[in-house]
Amino acid sequence: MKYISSREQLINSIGDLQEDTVRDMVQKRIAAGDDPLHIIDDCQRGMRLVGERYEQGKYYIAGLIMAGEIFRQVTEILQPVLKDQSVAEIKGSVLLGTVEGDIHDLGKNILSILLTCHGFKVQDLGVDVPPWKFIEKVKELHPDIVGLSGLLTHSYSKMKQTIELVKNEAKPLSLNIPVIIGGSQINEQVARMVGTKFWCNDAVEGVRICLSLINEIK
Ligand code: B12
Repeated sequence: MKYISSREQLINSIGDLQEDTVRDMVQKRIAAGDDPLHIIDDCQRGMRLVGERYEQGKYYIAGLIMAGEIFRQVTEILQPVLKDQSVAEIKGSVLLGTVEGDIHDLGKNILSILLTCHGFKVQDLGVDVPPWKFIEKVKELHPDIVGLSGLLTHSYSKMKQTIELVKNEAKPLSLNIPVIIGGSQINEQVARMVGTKFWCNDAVEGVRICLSLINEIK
């Protein structure tokens, strides 16, 4: 019961933008041996609270910026703990980026850390990545998987465009490169609309999908 309430407390502290409390709680949970994936999950839920409050007009853009900074600090605390749990074997490669027009990168960065820990070589192109940039890198690197992140509704058209171009480029090279999309607002309908079967809004699930895609490919 106490454990559940400490999780709720972290979610609410993120929602209330209590930077010091969040940092303190995360450090205490790590010291107590808690699973960093549970901590990420709670922080992600806290970020959803921030988003809801922004939508309701309770927070302004400064609230989003503050939440972003708090989550960045949490990532900094968790990164070495996650790296300690890494596997050594290289299983495959992922070309990753946030699509053009979108600068949200906290979720993509968490995914990149988790993929690396699970044996993927990740090439991260950063944020606001135009479709042609993904294609340039697909031609150069021949990645096993392409991962597109996007949190804005208007990101979907760029995802669609990028996926079409990846498919067109991969065909003459006899490559079959699956594209996975992710972000807090992504669902099955969005995936169908942009032209892929692979989607998630949780990095742990994203890693699971990438591992199963690699098993199919290799
Ligand atoms: C923090 C934040 C910001 C920060 C981002 C800081 C940063 N460095 O990323 C800043 C201040 C920059 C920002 C700006 C804006 N934001 Co904002 N933001 C958020 C907020 C509160 C949290 C996002 C977040 O980081 N969550 C935590 C991470 C860990 O979760 P995640 O992104 O979902 O990632 C997880 C999974 O989705 C998955 N994943 C993510 N990417 C990928 C990719 C792949 C391949 C895979 C497999 C998995 C995967 O793994 C992650 C870990 O589990 C969301 C609310 C929300 N519900 O998401 C709004 C939200 C996304 N923002 C919103 C808006 C409107 C904006 C602005 C337009 C505001 C403005 N008026 O300027 C701008 C847009 C700027 C731009 N051009 O991109 C809206 C979008 C609405 C919409 N439907 O389009 C949201 C939903 C808020 C809301 N409810 O209204 N924002």
